Amino acid sequence: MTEIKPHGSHFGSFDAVVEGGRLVAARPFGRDPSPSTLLQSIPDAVHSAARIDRPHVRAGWLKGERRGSARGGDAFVPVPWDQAIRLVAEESARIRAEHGHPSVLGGSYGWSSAGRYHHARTQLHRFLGLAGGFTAQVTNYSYGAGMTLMPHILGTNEVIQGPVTDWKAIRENAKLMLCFGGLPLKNGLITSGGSGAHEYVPLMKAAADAGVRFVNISPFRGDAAEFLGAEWVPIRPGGDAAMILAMAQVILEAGKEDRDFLARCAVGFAPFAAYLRGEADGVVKTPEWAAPLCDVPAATIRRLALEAAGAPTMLTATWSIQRAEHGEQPWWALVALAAMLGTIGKPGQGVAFGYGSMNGIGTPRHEVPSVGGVPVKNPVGAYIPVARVTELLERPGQVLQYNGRDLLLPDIRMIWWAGGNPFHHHQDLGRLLRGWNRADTVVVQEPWWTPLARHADIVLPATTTLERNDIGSASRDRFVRAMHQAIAPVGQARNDADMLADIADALGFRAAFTEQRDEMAWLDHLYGRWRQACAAEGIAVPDFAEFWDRGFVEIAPPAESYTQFAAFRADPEANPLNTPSGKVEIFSETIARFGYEETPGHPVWREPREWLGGEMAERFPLHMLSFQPFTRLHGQLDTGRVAEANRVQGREPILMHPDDAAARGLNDGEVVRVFNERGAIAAGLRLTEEIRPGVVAMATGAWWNPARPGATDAPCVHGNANVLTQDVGTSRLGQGSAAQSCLVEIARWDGDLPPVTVHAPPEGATAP
Ligand SMILES: Nc1nc2c(c(=O)[nH]1)N[C@H]1C(S)=C(S)[C@@H](COP(=O)(O)OP(=O)(O)OC[C@H]3O[C@@H](n4cnc5c(=O)[nH]c(N)nc54)[C@H](O)[C@@H]3O)O[C@H]1N2
Ligand SMILES: Nc1nc2c(c(=O)[nH]1)N[C@H]1C(S)=C(S)[C@@H](COP(=O)(O)OP(=O)(O)OC[C@H]3O[C@@H](n4cnc5c(=O)[nH]c(N)nc54)[C@H](O)[C@@H]3O)O[C@H]1N2
Ligand SMILES: [Mo]
Repeated sequence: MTEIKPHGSHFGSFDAVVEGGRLVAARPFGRDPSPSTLLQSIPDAVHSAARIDRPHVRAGWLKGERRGSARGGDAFVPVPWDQAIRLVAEESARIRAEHGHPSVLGGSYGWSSAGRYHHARTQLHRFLGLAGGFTAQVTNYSYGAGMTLMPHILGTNEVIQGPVTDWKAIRENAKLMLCFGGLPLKNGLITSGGSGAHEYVPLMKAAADAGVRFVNISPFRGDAAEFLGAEWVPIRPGGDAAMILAMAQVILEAGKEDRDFLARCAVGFAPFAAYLRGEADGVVKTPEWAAPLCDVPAATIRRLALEAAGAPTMLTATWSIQRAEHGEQPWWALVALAAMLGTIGKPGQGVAFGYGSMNGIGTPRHEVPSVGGVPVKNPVGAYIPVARVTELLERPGQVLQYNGRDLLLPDIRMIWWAGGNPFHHHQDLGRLLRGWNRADTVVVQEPWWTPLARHADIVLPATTTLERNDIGSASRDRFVRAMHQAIAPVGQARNDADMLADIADALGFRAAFTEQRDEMAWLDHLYGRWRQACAAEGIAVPDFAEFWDRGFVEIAPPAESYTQFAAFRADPEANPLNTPSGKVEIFSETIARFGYEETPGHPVWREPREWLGGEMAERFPLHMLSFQPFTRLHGQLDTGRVAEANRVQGREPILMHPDDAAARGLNDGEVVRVFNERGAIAAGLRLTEEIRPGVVAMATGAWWNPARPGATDAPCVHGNANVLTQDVGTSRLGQGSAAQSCLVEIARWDGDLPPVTVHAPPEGATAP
């Protein structure tokens, strides 16, 4: 018998097709104009051999090993649920009593899955908050540098997260769109929280058809879809700030800056102009100055600057550009350039980030909130900017500078993770594991034996969304989706909320955690709160029973297009920005006062340490970009058919220009060794003229498979880029991930090529 259930995921909404208790297909939601290919991998992942069957404990931990144990190489021992619950509760109580609440790292960064009630990180935060608190993680890997910067200079992060000027406004008003990092279609496959419709493809097409001219300024031609007909400017990675500053200098020299806008709506133009003129350092920031830095011809830089000054122009950059050393600078420079052009707040023009970074950025939508879970306040004040996790583990008791503050780093004894994968998301994985091993105890809730679960002490098997009821909802999507349970839990997997409720019970606070609601009562409650919030915005939505029965709610798109900062531009006194001056801060007194040499009060060029323009390129002459995968969401769905079909001899592919391959005697389709001072990985070579010479690119998310489990220095035989990426903050201002600043060398893989073993359960583990 075939059953069909409405469901949702980060990859899109779908109808779950169930036969004989198994998910056999995820059929795209009928209202999705351009469904994601990733849906094909969902049944594979749900029934994957890598599912965790039952609770497991690391053998060494059971024998009493704590701080300093080597994780990842030990066998696991299956244990019954009641024993696992007791072990976690007792260890949690011991560590809190002996070392205090800040010794628990519970930031638990990660995407979890769609579905707002069972959202793993929200559930864990709620639990840990009630248990006494935890050391938290703030900002994100996506745009951590940008989101620390933007409140200082534009007073909002909406310029990154949305609502940004929508595609309708761009289509109707802009003639030119300069895209640093391009508009990669692959990134629109997903929306955090569960998208109902992927509208970005038709929206972008309509803009191109309406005559908007696109320029893809990126090392990778593939960052612009064919249908955009984009001009390709193959910039050197990390060179964007130099190019943008030079464009600003061209505008200044030509006297084309919008003096009225600068006077009414911005502060700090004078010191920035002095910098462009080279008044302090004797270097005029001309296109001729920038050309050898960004490797874009001076004539191209000059032409694009003058074109932008001569036609209605939208400026954008992907989030990736700021995920690099000094990643704050190109974004700040782009805002300064838009201010000089005077386009901020003009219909369909100005500047915004991320049109090419995720589905929903720029999609017309009424501003109603999304359905949310119920967090609890964390009683502990300790936190780190998320991407500084290894430093936190490495140097307890020391200070970390961040955004004008000195953060004292606690001594972490317990690490607890649900819904994220630091052995996917963090940089320099060998170094992370050395820091990680300083913890007494690591607790992980996961559906799969990911590299995170393999480096835990106590592993608690979680259900996937298909095994429970939930509500899919995203702040950038017009649809709210009912997610009906489609199959019974796989093996002994349990819902995160239920295992945490049992641990809370052992610790004496079950009722506070559950508020005495079961799953359906929570869904009814969360939906009810959302329905009220919609009503406050004048939008009527059906009641819970009707929604659940129908499977979705659609909020119709607004009739009017949206341009961000329009009200501010029209009357900056009446509608000030949330900055100290109320205006766009081309110079920020606040940032200048922090006294960080690398981030003075206005945008500047600062040379990255690791890039093709520097000395390190003599030893490692290839710049490796690690971008988002079109075959997965980060590490999720790595066990699915879409990721499998893309591998080369079972290894994650790396893109390289044929000239670079010829210089090394390498051939398309062979397995290569990609290496630098931090480590080595195997990858499958794929040659393409779409990437500029000197740059190689590989997607993140291949599960980390060290040739020797537990070793911090063994090569990864599967192709995890984060073995090689460097772990430094973007600057002391943003302390974001700088994953994109990474040099490598590539050679043929000599000798034995060990098999990929990471998709099977580890030693000692039972299979479902
Ligand atoms: N080199 C490099 N590194 C990067 C990036 C890059 O560009 N380059 N990008 C960075 C960015 S932008 C991001 S956002 C991060 C993403 O990093 P993460 O968000 O940590 O990556 P995911 O693989 O999505 O991890 C989510 C985990 O949650 C688990 N999970 C899913 N559903 C559930 C559930 O219901 N319960 C429980 N308990 N677990 C669940 C999944 O199995 C998965 O292991 O990576 C960052 N890392
Ligand atoms: N399919 C899929 N989509 C995703 C995700 C996923 O895992 N899978 N992850 C989602 C998440 S969490 C996030 S945060 C977003 C991230 O969105 P982004 O950060 O925008 O995505 P990336 O793919 O890392 O980078 C986009 C492009 O930037 C270019 N680029 C890299 N470095 C430079 C540089 O220095 N200069 C210039 N000019 N270009 C450069 C690369 O060629 C790359 O293809 O993607 C989201 N979308
Ligand atoms: Mo992200």
